[in-house]
Amino acid sequence: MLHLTSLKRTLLLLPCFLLLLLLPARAQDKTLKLWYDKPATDWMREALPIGNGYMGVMFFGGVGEEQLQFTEGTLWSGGPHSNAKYNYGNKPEAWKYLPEIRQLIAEGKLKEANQLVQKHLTGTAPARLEGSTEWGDYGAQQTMGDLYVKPGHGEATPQNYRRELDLNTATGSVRYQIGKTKYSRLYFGNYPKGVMVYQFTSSRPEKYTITYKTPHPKDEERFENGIYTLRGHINDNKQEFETAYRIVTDGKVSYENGSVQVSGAKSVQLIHTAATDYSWDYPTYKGTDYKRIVAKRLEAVKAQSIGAILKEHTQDYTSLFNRVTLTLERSKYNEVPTNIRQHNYFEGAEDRGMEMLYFQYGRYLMISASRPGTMPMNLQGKWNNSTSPPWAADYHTNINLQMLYWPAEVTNLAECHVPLLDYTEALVAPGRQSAKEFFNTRGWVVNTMNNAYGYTAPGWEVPWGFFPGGAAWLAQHLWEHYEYTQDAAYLKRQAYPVMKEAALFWMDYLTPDSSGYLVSSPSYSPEHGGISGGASMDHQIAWDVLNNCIQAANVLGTDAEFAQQAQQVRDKILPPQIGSWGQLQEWKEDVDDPNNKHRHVSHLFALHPGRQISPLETPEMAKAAQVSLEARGDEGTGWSLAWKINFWARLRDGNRAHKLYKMVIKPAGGGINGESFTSGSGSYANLLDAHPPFQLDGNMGATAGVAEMLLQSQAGSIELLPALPQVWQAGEVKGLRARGGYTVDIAWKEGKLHRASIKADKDGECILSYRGKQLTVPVVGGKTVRLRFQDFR
Ligand code: FUC
Repeated sequence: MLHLTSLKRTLLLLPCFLLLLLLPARAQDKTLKLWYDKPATDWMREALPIGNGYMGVMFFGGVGEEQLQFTEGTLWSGGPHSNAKYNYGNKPEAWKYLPEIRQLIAEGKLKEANQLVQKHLTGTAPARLEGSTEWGDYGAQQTMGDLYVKPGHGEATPQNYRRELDLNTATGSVRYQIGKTKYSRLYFGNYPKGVMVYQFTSSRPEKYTITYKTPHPKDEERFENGIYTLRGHINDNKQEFETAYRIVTDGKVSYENGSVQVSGAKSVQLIHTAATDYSWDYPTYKGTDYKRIVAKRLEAVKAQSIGAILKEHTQDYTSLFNRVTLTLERSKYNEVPTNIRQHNYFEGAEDRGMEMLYFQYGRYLMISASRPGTMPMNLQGKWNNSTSPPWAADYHTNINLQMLYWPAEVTNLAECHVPLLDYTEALVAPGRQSAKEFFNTRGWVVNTMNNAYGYTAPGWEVPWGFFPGGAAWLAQHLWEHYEYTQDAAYLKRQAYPVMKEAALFWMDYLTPDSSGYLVSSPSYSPEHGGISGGASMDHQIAWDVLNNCIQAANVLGTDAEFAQQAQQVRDKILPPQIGSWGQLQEWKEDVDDPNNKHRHVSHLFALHPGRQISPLETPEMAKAAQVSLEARGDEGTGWSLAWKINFWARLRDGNRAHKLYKMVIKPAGGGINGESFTSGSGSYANLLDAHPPFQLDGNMGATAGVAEMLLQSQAGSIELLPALPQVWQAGEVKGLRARGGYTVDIAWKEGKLHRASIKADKDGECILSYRGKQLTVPVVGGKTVRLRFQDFR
């Protein structure tokens, strides 16, 4: 009898074993979950994000009513169709005032220069016409609306409630019980099909009411052949959109007053999609056949079971997510709800699992929000529930957009980088116009921020708006994509032309100062100080883009003459200066205030993400950068903390980097409307980063920072464990990418390298370093080289 039972059990388990064999070799730790024992009541702090690249959805898990708030990345107010006079922010021939401004700066009349810049070299302020939002014709990313699903049981006190986001499978779920009836919901996005799926099941038949609400005018609402469709538009610019879901159920379906009613159902599945008529093309930004996209997507899943859609999603998602694993000490806190766990962690619980979770959450969010063919992530990724979101949920290019993509290459998600690369390319056309009107230069610019409609002009107020360095900083991303992938065809086709034009701007814009060095005048260190004749960040960014162009021309074997000119300019740029208190100067003049705690630390660009400064090659400058960083202090907004992780990692101080990582994970308090920039930063209960308010850049900057602590490759070698914190005594990271086309696994014990393996994409020689010792090893494409601690003796 006993024998038979165990045989039976073995037979039953056999498919599971077979399944295990089929799992990708790099299976993730099963504990990568955010979970809660209560529904969310607050969108920003508690609801959980899912997405399919195109759409971002937040689910609350309410018992009496589920709220699925959603949007699609291209839904934007403002732009050329909201105002006939919209001119991409440009003021014709504004550059005519440049000589006078430069003269004033040279004479030290900075106040007067500032006034003239404010008057002439700022972009046009948003025109607020009838029907427009607070952001006027600049526009803002828009929520598309909410799906409300009300189960027949209504509000009730459930037993065994659990709301969860599983990062291993990118699925959200809600489970609870009322009386004897068990309820469960499963949510996920499928990128290949462009759909979201929401499934409601119960152990006994249930009824549901499904209603869609939107703040935008509805043009058509219908329910036909099991498909609910809503067509609407944005008030000010008449941007058209459509959202639709197919309903699949074993119950009875009817449609009344805009609501879909289901009765007698043990299972209800909604397969949901959305699209708009927006297109990336300057100057019209319109013309996508959105109705066809919606129809095609729903048609494509018509014959597919939920199981098949889920399987396709899982394969697609894990093919990216499982490329990187991070294993630190096993955590005993996985069975604690995430919000409580987060508090315990900050109060001192040694919960390495929390740190693994936060790292992988960044990767999860990127895969969910940024896939080829979609808009790049905005300040809130793809998650926005407002028609007037903070900072318009736009593309800020004086740190935020770039930081959002810092983890892309190093954490092995190069494909997720593509939306940013394509978007940057699309900015060149409007950016040329801004370069011409404001600066009379060749090339292209984008300043502090950009909407979805080619606003590449400086912002409308000097103190935050003047920053032509945004373009060259974005160009760094195109170069880095090449560095990691070694895809020369891509470099030639897409990256190099964009980089070259970003460099041309600086070649024309930089002017010699009295000492003969080239400086940026007028310039503004992002949101700090005032107009000056040499913000160090501009010089460092110009150096970076020129330096990268020289290397790119060399790789491609083209443009020798241009490369030579670029080199001449690069070498004449005023190098980073060390000032009177040992600091790295933020400006050409030695005027830094050692008590200043400003959140931007822009003058350290050369340390990170640039590579002009490094402890090994330019130790004095690195020391000065450290002095500046110490003076600025550890506090800051969400992204500011995250940037500091990366800075300290580059300074090879793992403990300090870890301290800042902890500050990012810290439970965030108030300051919802940004009224307090320096308090309340950290992360909300849903682990979304708090500027405050919610901004996704901090999540991504922190994920990148962790990678930067474990592996660096910006300085010509692959450096293993450059900034390992003491509390990470033992661990393993697998699958990180290094520049040059390498995939790297590293294991460590007792705070020391244990073993590493490096798999090269192509044949060559690989330089590795660990604790100051270098090793050159021959590599063969596709083959793995294994190393141990002893090899670095
Ligand atoms: C930059 C920052 C702000 C904020 C905004 C969206 O301008 O200085 O702190 O993050 O972007």
